Amino acid sequence: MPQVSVVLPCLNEERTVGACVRKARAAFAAAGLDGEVVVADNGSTDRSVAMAAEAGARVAHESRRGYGSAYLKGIAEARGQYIVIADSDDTYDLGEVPALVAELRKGADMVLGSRLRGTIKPGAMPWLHRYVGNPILTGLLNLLFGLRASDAHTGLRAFTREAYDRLNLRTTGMEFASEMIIAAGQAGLKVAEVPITYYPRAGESKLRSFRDGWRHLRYMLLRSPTHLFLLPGVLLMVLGWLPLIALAGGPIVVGSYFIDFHYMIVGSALALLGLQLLLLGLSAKTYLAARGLERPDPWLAWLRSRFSLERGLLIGLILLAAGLGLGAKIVVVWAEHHFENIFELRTGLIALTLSVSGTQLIFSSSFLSLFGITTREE
Ligand SMILES: Nc1nc2c(ncn2[C@@H]2O[C@H](COP(=O)(O)OP(=O)(O)OP(=O)(O)O)[C@@H](O)[C@H]2O)c(=O)[nH]1
Ligand SMILES: [Mg+2]
Repeated sequence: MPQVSVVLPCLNEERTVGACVRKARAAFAAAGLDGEVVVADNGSTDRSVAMAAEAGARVAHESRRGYGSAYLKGIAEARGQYIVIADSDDTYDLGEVPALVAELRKGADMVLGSRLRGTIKPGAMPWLHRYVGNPILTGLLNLLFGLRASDAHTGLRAFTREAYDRLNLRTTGMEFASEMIIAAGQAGLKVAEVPITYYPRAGESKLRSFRDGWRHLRYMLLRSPTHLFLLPGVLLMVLGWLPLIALAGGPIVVGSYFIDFHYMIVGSALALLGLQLLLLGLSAKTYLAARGLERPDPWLAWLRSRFSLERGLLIGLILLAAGLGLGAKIVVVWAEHHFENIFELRTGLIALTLSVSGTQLIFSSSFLSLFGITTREE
């Protein structure tokens, strides 16, 4: 069994893949490592496969398209205890492989080669990626997942086989690169960084800035329901209930400014929208947890231990009853005025918001409890 496997995804890189394989093998020899090179191809139409094999690589063939698919196959076929991944466009210096392996030997579970902390040769990274795309996506990844990567989109990385098997990766496109780092953070892996040098590529880029940037962004947001749903939901509920409560008794006059029920109408809409987001967020978190894609969350665990369908239904029914009660009060006032024109908009808005919120809670609790149903097969 080799100690180190270098896995290179390759889509039509006939000009460079052979050189990459040779450089990796030269690095093994120089550092006295027992290594293999696996080239992961899924549909190259040029001479890449032949070039890779000729240079001494084992070629793994995957039928499904995509950068992630190629890696899933290539890494599955790698046999080394340490796995290093890099591009096959000769933009990473494969002579740096032993430096990454050394970090793994020192105890890291994963090592990221950082171009932004290292050297980027002129013409290697377009301005848009260097100063806009990469910093924004890396910053957002760190913010959403509590990480401290300096170059989340680096293609030169290393990890131990054992660490990789714990990550359970599954995305098929370019977002594989983000998924790997997010999963490493959630699994609590020890991630180290080493500065590396990035060179200009030969041959045509496979990266489509906006399509692939959006794939990364979309993936990060979907994996982070707290930021996508829960925080905006809570904010909207607060913004909504504030005017509903403050203006319940009558308008507020600030100097010459008259704050009246119009704000309650907006408030009602915001409060309902906020609750909707909150409930969607809880469902999203529960779904991710059920698929093993959510970092253990003590707050959610607490909520789950308290939640039962009956409790959710009870709270929903209380809110619904409160709303209907207020509605009934309006009817009484109306009857007292012999069913003539009355102005009960303030109470009406509160009644409406409460009863719709209650109804939403009743149905959402039922939906959430679906996740808790266990069947005989499970
Ligand atoms: N097998 C396979 N390899 C792919 C696929 N897409 C990209 N690659 C390879 O993945 C590596 C990264 O793709 P690049 O086009 O270099 O993307 P990048 O490095 O982010 O962008 P550049 O800076 O333009 O090189 C290269 O070695 C590609 O050949 C794919 O669908 N299948
Ligand atoms: Mg590249």
